[in-house]
Amino acid sequence: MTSTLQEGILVGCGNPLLDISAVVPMDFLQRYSMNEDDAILAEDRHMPIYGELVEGYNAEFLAGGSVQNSLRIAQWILRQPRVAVFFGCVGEDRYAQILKEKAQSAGLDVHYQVKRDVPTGTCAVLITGTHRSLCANLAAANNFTIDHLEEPSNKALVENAQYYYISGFFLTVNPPSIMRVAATAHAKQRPFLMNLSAPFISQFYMAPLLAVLPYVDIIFGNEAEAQAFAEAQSWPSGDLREIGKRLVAFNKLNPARPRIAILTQGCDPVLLFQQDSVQEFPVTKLAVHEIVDTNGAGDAFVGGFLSQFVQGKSLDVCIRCGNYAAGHIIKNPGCTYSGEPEFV
Ligand code: 26A
Repeated sequence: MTSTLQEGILVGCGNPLLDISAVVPMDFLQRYSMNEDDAILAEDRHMPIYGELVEGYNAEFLAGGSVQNSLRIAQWILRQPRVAVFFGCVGEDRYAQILKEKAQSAGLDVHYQVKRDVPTGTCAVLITGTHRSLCANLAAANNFTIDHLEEPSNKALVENAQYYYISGFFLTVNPPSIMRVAATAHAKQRPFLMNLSAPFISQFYMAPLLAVLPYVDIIFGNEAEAQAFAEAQSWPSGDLREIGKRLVAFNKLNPARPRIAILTQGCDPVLLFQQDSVQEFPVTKLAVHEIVDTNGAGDAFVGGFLSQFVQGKSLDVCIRCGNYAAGHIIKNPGCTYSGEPEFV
């Protein structure tokens, strides 16, 4: 990084979750009717998973939550603390302390809302080979309310930021907060970035997603998420290139800032859609023995992207950095890094 950035230039909202991660056999997924590479919200029948992972599968505890992951990774690459601000809701417990400590040691400026009588959220990460399936028990994270953003110091943080990033996952928690941040970004003509996050968001949260999409300047997603959106919209083609083109042309409030869509597809090239153009960015394929787990790869991609985007770098540089960051965290457990960033 060459010049100093304004503190708090990037604001994100999401679900702060502690990941409980373990390698499990396929029949573990089958017992809970889960699929490889899925991301779901825990129902009552999933609740035994967390205890089972700890007792029988030597689970690791890792800082998680999609937006918080992306912002931690952006901070790691930027090497300048407090560039990014994070809002989300936690309980008053040991897990919240761990999350806060990990976020702050990455340089992230966290402003948690604290819900006293509810535990901090957790996410089961079920690793099967190079796949990971996520089952989130949002708990305290589900209690985020817009009043937190209305507290004067937090309101000022939102108003003073230049870039905004929120996951589709947060649509399950508090759409009014998302709409507030989106409207602020729009009024100030600042970029608002969002992520499709998981197929279930398009399947079950399409109404709030459609409400915010007109404000979205940059939309991220992977192939399964893009296809779930297309299917929920009854778009005729499941072809990723067709879907990307439609996503950029879809209902946009500020036509002066045409939408950009960035679709990742694992180790296949990242696709960048801008108005009528589609560009491909190759991904360096890792050997299977280099892969520790793919948990957080998508979040790290966004983190790497954001680290450059807030410096005003070209989309080409942003995407290359996204690919660098995703490649790095795949070689580490969960969405964690080791050593100094090597992106130049
Ligand atoms: C609402 N849901 C389901 C979620 C999540 C989530 N973060 C926010 N909301 N489900 C899984 N995650 C996080 O995604 C990361 C991997 O991309 C996990 O905590 C994990 O760190």
